[in-house]
Amino acid sequence: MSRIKLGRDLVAPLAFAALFAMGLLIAVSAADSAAAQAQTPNTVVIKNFMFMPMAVTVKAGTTVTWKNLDGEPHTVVNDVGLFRSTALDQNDSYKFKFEKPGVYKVFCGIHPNMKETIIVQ
Ligand SMILES: [Cu+2]
Repeated sequence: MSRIKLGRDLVAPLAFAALFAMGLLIAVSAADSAAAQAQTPNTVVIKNFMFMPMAVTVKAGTTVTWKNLDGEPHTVVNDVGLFRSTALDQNDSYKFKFEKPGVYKVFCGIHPNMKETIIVQ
């Protein structure tokens, strides 16, 4: 009998702790996504024959997304051949995950004067 009573006494605080932890997780992830949306640090827009922003700093393991807003096709090419997109038409996007820290030079294969730098920390 005393075991059952002990069990009940333990379950309630544990359940409460679990709910509290879940609530915290939800609150933290909501704050994270709000910050990500405000800054969009891993998104590059291609507009008016420019990469914007021209320099992006991300943490290792981040996937960077490029989106072409121009009516003209552009490509996303790394100068040492780590990645190369196909021609992106208007509103097409391309993603690449940066696994290792370093400084990555990016240019457009069609308009090589379009350049940017991705810094991976
Ligand atoms: Cu281009």
